[in-house]
Amino acid sequence: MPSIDVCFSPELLHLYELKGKAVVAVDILRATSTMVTAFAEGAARIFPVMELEECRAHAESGCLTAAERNGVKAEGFDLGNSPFGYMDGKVQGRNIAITTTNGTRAIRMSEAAEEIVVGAFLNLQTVADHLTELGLDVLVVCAGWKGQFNLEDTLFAGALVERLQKTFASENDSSLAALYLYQTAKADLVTFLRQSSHVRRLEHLEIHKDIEFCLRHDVYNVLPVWRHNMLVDLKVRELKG
Ligand code: 3SL
Repeated sequence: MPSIDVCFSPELLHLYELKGKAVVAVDILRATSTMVTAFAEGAARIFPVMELEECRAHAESGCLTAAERNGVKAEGFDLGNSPFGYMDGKVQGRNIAITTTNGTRAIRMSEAAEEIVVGAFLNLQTVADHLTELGLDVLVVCAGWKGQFNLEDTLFAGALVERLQKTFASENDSSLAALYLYQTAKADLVTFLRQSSHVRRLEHLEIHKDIEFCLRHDVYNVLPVWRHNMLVDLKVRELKG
Protein backbone atom coordinates (compact mmCIF):
# COMPACT_ATOMS: atom_id res chain seq x y z
CA MET A 1 0.00 0.00 0.00
CA PRO A 2 1.45 3.45 -0.86
CA SER A 3 1.92 5.96 1.96
CA ILE A 4 1.01 9.59 2.58
CA ASP A 5 3.19 11.94 4.61
CA VAL A 6 3.12 15.67 5.34
CA CYS A 7 5.97 18.20 5.25
CA PHE A 8 4.85 21.22 7.28
CA SER A 9 7.19 23.73 5.62
CA PRO A 10 9.36 23.90 2.48
CA GLU A 11 12.28 24.57 4.87
CA LEU A 12 11.90 20.95 6.08
CA LEU A 13 12.03 19.47 2.58
CA HIS A 14 15.68 18.47 2.98
CA LEU A 15 14.46 15.84 5.48
CA TYR A 16 12.37 14.05 2.84
CA GLU A 17 13.16 11.96 -0.22
CA LEU A 18 11.19 13.35 -3.18
CA LYS A 19 12.47 10.99 -5.87
CA GLY A 20 9.75 8.67 -7.10
CA LYS A 21 7.05 10.43 -5.05
CA ALA A 22 4.00 12.50 -5.86
CA VAL A 23 4.12 15.87 -4.15
CA VAL A 24 0.92 17.80 -3.48
CA ALA A 25 1.94 21.44 -3.11
CA VAL A 26 -0.54 23.47 -1.10
CA ASP A 27 -0.99 27.08 -0.14
CA ILE A 28 -4.66 27.36 0.77
CA LEU A 29 -4.44 31.13 1.50
CA ARG A 30 -4.19 31.77 -1.31
CA ALA A 31 -1.72 30.79 -4.04
CA THR A 32 -2.79 27.24 -4.89
CA SER A 33 -6.50 28.09 -4.45
CA THR A 34 -5.96 30.93 -6.92
CA MET A 35 -4.11 28.71 -9.44
CA VAL A 36 -6.91 26.13 -9.32
CA THR A 37 -9.44 28.92 -9.89
CA ALA A 38 -7.38 30.30 -12.80
CA PHE A 39 -7.48 26.93 -14.57
CA ALA A 40 -11.19 26.57 -13.84
CA GLU A 41 -11.60 29.97 -15.51
CA GLY A 42 -9.79 28.74 -18.64
CA ALA A 43 -6.13 29.73 -18.10
CA ALA A 44 -3.92 27.81 -20.56
CA ARG A 45 -0.65 27.47 -18.63
CA ILE A 46 0.77 28.78 -15.36
CA PHE A 47 4.47 29.51 -14.82
CA PRO A 48 5.13 29.63 -11.06
CA VAL A 49 8.36 31.54 -10.42
CA MET A 50 10.24 32.61 -7.30
CA GLU A 51 11.30 36.15 -8.10
CA LEU A 52 9.45 39.32 -9.12
CA GLU A 53 11.92 40.09 -11.94
CA GLU A 54 11.61 36.62 -13.43
CA CYS A 55 7.84 37.02 -13.36
CA ARG A 56 7.97 40.42 -15.03
CA ALA A 57 10.19 39.00 -17.82
CA HIS A 58 7.41 36.59 -18.85
CA ALA A 59 5.34 39.55 -20.07
CA GLU A 60 7.61 39.65 -23.15
CA SER A 61 6.21 36.32 -24.33
CA GLY A 62 2.61 37.48 -23.89
CA CYS A 63 1.95 36.14 -20.37
CA LEU A 64 -0.27 37.89 -17.90
CA THR A 65 1.88 38.56 -14.86
CA ALA A 66 0.70 38.02 -11.27
CA ALA A 67 2.60 38.91 -8.12
CA GLU A 68 1.95 39.03 -4.39
CA ARG A 69 4.24 39.93 -1.53
CA ASN A 70 3.11 39.97 2.09
CA GLY A 71 -0.53 39.54 1.10
CA VAL A 72 -0.59 42.53 -1.25
CA LYS A 73 -0.53 42.72 -5.07
CA ALA A 74 2.91 43.84 -6.15
CA GLU A 75 3.00 47.07 -8.10
CA GLY A 76 3.24 46.93 -11.90
CA PHE A 77 1.76 43.43 -12.39
CA ASP A 78 -1.50 42.52 -14.12
CA LEU A 79 -2.93 40.39 -11.33
CA GLY A 80 -2.59 39.81 -7.60
CA ASN A 81 -3.32 36.66 -5.61
CA SER A 82 -7.08 36.83 -5.05
CA PRO A 83 -9.04 34.06 -6.80
CA PHE A 84 -11.72 36.65 -7.60
CA GLY A 85 -9.20 38.58 -9.70
CA TYR A 86 -9.05 35.63 -12.11
CA MET A 87 -12.76 35.43 -12.82
CA ASP A 88 -15.07 37.01 -15.42
CA GLY A 89 -13.09 35.90 -18.48
CA LYS A 90 -9.88 37.74 -17.54
CA VAL A 91 -7.62 34.70 -17.87
CA GLN A 92 -9.49 32.65 -20.50
CA GLY A 93 -6.93 31.12 -22.91
CA ARG A 94 -4.05 33.09 -21.36
CA ASN A 95 -0.68 31.99 -20.00
CA ILE A 96 0.05 33.38 -16.54
CA ALA A 97 3.39 33.85 -14.79
CA ILE A 98 2.92 34.09 -11.02
CA THR A 99 5.12 34.68 -8.00
CA THR A 100 3.84 34.67 -4.39
CA THR A 101 5.51 34.85 -0.99
CA ASN A 102 5.29 31.13 -0.18
CA GLY A 103 3.11 29.15 -2.60
CA THR A 104 5.20 29.36 -5.74
CA ARG A 105 8.27 28.57 -3.64
CA ALA A 106 6.69 25.34 -2.33
CA ILE A 107 6.06 24.24 -5.93
CA ARG A 108 9.52 25.08 -7.24
CA MET A 109 11.30 23.51 -4.26
CA SER A 110 9.52 20.21 -5.00
CA GLU A 111 10.92 19.80 -8.51
CA ALA A 112 12.81 16.58 -7.66
CA ALA A 113 9.49 14.73 -7.24
CA GLU A 114 8.15 12.33 -9.87
CA GLU A 115 4.91 14.31 -10.04
CA ILE A 116 3.84 17.66 -8.58
CA VAL A 117 0.14 18.30 -8.19
CA VAL A 118 -1.30 21.63 -7.08
CA GLY A 119 -3.88 21.06 -4.36
CA ALA A 120 -6.57 23.15 -2.72
CA PHE A 121 -9.86 22.44 -0.97
CA LEU A 122 -11.43 23.65 -4.21
CA ASN A 123 -10.13 20.58 -6.13
CA LEU A 124 -9.65 18.15 -3.21
CA GLN A 125 -11.47 15.12 -4.65
CA THR A 126 -9.90 15.54 -8.10
CA VAL A 127 -6.46 15.49 -6.46
CA ALA A 128 -7.38 12.47 -4.30
CA ASP A 129 -8.60 10.52 -7.35
CA HIS A 130 -5.44 11.32 -9.31
CA LEU A 131 -3.21 10.18 -6.45
CA THR A 132 -5.15 6.93 -6.13
CA GLU A 133 -4.72 6.30 -9.85
CA LEU A 134 -0.98 7.09 -9.72
CA GLY A 135 -0.35 4.80 -6.74
CA LEU A 136 2.92 6.57 -5.78
CA ASP A 137 3.90 7.46 -2.22
CA VAL A 138 2.58 10.96 -1.54
CA LEU A 139 4.15 13.91 0.26
CA VAL A 140 1.95 16.93 0.95
CA VAL A 141 4.20 20.00 0.95
CA CYS A 142 2.64 22.82 2.97
CA ALA A 143 3.78 26.27 1.86
CA GLY A 144 3.48 27.65 5.42
CA TRP A 145 4.44 31.26 6.00
CA LYS A 146 8.07 32.29 5.48
CA GLY A 147 9.30 28.88 6.57
CA GLN A 148 6.94 28.52 9.51
CA PHE A 149 4.03 26.14 10.15
CA ASN A 150 0.50 27.23 9.34
CA LEU A 151 -2.92 25.84 10.18
CA GLU A 152 -4.72 26.15 6.85
CA ASP A 153 -2.27 24.09 4.77
CA THR A 154 -2.15 21.48 7.54
CA LEU A 155 -5.95 21.28 7.51
CA PHE A 156 -5.85 20.61 3.76
CA ALA A 157 -3.27 17.85 4.36
CA GLY A 158 -5.60 16.32 6.95
CA ALA A 159 -8.55 16.47 4.55
CA LEU A 160 -6.49 14.66 1.90
CA VAL A 161 -5.33 12.02 4.39
CA GLU A 162 -8.99 11.47 5.33
CA ARG A 163 -10.04 11.06 1.68
CA LEU A 164 -7.18 8.59 1.06
CA GLN A 165 -7.49 6.68 4.32
CA LYS A 166 -8.61 3.41 2.75
CA THR A 167 -5.93 3.24 0.06
CA PHE A 168 -2.87 4.96 1.59
CA ALA A 169 -0.98 4.19 4.80
CA SER A 170 -0.60 7.23 7.06
CA GLU A 171 1.49 5.96 9.91
CA ASN A 172 3.76 8.95 10.44
CA ASP A 173 2.97 11.51 13.15
CA SER A 174 2.67 14.46 10.76
CA SER A 175 -0.14 12.93 8.69
CA LEU A 176 -1.89 11.72 11.87
CA ALA A 177 -1.63 15.21 13.40
CA ALA A 178 -3.01 16.77 10.21
CA LEU A 179 -5.87 14.27 10.13
CA TYR A 180 -6.82 14.84 13.80
CA LEU A 181 -6.67 18.60 13.32
CA TYR A 182 -8.92 18.42 10.27
CA GLN A 183 -11.39 16.15 12.04
CA THR A 184 -11.57 18.63 14.93
CA ALA A 185 -12.09 21.60 12.64
CA LYS A 186 -13.98 20.41 9.59
CA ALA A 187 -17.50 21.23 10.78
CA ASP A 188 -16.64 24.93 10.54
CA LEU A 189 -13.23 25.72 9.06
CA VAL A 190 -13.92 29.44 8.81
CA THR A 191 -14.51 29.78 12.57
CA PHE A 192 -11.64 27.40 13.41
CA LEU A 193 -9.21 29.52 11.40
CA ARG A 194 -10.39 32.86 12.72
CA GLN A 195 -7.46 33.14 15.15
CA SER A 196 -4.84 31.78 12.74
CA SER A 197 -2.01 34.12 11.90
CA HIS A 198 -2.59 34.33 8.15
CA VAL A 199 -6.33 34.89 8.49
CA ARG A 200 -5.56 37.76 10.90
CA ARG A 201 -2.95 39.06 8.46
CA LEU A 202 -5.43 38.93 5.56
CA GLU A 203 -8.30 40.32 7.64
CA HIS A 204 -6.37 43.55 7.98
CA LEU A 205 -6.52 43.63 4.18
CA GLU A 206 -10.27 42.98 4.33
CA ILE A 207 -10.35 39.83 2.24
CA HIS A 208 -12.97 37.80 4.12
CA LYS A 209 -14.55 36.81 0.83
CA ASP A 210 -11.29 35.18 -0.33
CA ILE A 211 -10.90 33.26 2.93
CA GLU A 212 -14.42 31.80 2.77
CA PHE A 213 -14.02 30.92 -0.91
CA CYS A 214 -10.64 29.19 -0.45
CA LEU A 215 -12.12 26.94 2.27
CA ARG A 216 -14.90 25.58 0.05
CA HIS A 217 -14.49 21.88 -0.85
CA ASP A 218 -14.75 20.24 -4.29
CA VAL A 219 -15.84 23.22 -6.31
CA TYR A 220 -13.70 22.47 -9.39
CA ASN A 221 -12.69 19.41 -11.37
CA VAL A 222 -9.27 20.86 -12.15
CA LEU A 223 -5.91 19.09 -11.91
CA PRO A 224 -2.87 21.36 -12.20
CA VAL A 225 0.33 19.32 -12.58
CA TRP A 226 3.94 20.31 -13.18
CA ARG A 227 5.21 19.54 -16.68
CA HIS A 228 8.77 20.70 -17.58
CA ASN A 229 8.71 24.32 -16.32
CA MET A 230 5.00 25.02 -16.09
CA LEU A 231 1.66 23.91 -14.69
CA VAL A 232 -1.01 22.51 -16.99
CA ASP A 233 -4.51 21.30 -16.21
CA LEU A 234 -4.68 17.56 -16.88
CA LYS A 235 -8.48 17.63 -16.81
CA VAL A 236 -8.60 19.94 -19.84
CA ARG A 237 -6.26 17.57 -21.67
CA GLU A 238 -8.53 14.62 -20.77
CA LEU A 239 -11.52 16.48 -22.24
CA LYS A 240 -9.64 17.25 -25.44
CA GLY A 241 -8.46 13.62 -25.56
O1 3SL B 1 2.28 33.20 0.50
C1 3SL B 1 1.70 33.06 -0.54
O2 3SL B 1 2.15 32.42 -1.48
C2 3SL B 1 0.37 33.76 -0.71
O3 3SL B 1 -0.61 32.85 -1.06
C3 3SL B 1 0.04 34.63 0.47
S1 3SL B 1 -1.40 35.56 0.32
O4 3SL B 1 -2.56 34.77 0.61
O5 3SL B 1 -1.51 36.14 -1.00
O6 3SL B 1 -1.30 36.62 1.33
